[in-house]
Amino acid sequence: MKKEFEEKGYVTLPFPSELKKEMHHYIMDYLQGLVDTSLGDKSLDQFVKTIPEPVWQLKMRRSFRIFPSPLASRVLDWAHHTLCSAFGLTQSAVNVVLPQEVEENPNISEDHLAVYWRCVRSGKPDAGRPHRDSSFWDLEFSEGYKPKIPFEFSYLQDCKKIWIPIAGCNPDTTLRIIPGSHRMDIPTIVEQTEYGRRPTICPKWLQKESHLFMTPPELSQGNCILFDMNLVHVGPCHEQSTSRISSEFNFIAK
Ligand SMILES: O=C(O)CCC(=O)C(=O)O
Ligand SMILES: [Fe+2]
Repeated sequence: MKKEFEEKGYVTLPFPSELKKEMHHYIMDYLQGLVDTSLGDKSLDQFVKTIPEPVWQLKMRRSFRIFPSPLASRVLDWAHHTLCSAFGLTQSAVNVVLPQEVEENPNISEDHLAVYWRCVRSGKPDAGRPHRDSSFWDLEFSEGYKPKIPFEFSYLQDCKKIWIPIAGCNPDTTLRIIPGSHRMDIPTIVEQTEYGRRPTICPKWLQKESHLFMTPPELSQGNCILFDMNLVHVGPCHEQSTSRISSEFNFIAK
């Protein structure tokens, strides 16, 4: 697994279905709580569109898309047991939430594990722009971010992203990546968006190289993906397909 990861910048691997079921359950309870009605016979896509836009804008901010700590701890346990032996590592951690997230969401505290979920609706601008996660670390560190990790680590060497498909994941909705891009020389920029400053890949480069994006077929079959902080990736926005639910977190281990 280690060699494949180093060469391609990612590997896919099975994720326990029981744990995924519980994560799905938690998310559906949260979404149904936003409108105080149950899914009934609606599809996920129909249902999420019954959530009024102002409620979505407020209650689907990242600070609210966080699993309860006991569930997040089990996800971390799984990652620790599965990945530490495969990569020859001994200690692991995930980030805790950011201080501004604690301010926004009164139900979380500063030690809450940052295992996030997201829902990207069809026909809505819920997904971001192509990026490398390392650019977010660069930006956050330049703004004084101090991650609360119980050991020294290098985010390029010791951190990997885990992205888990949960519902509605098919080749149109699922994460896209550029295999091998962790080793490419790629110009990045920082854009001002309504959510603050966000790093992205230089549009000129993207225009030329967009044919390199692909989605590993295993992601539509339920496997999760572990990828390098320098791997270029994007969550697709689309008009045609269904809404998609997934989870993601930074797995830090050395
Ligand atoms: O799921 C998405 O739309 C984007 C996810 C992402 O950028 C990440 O997990 O780092
Ligand atoms: Fe990302």
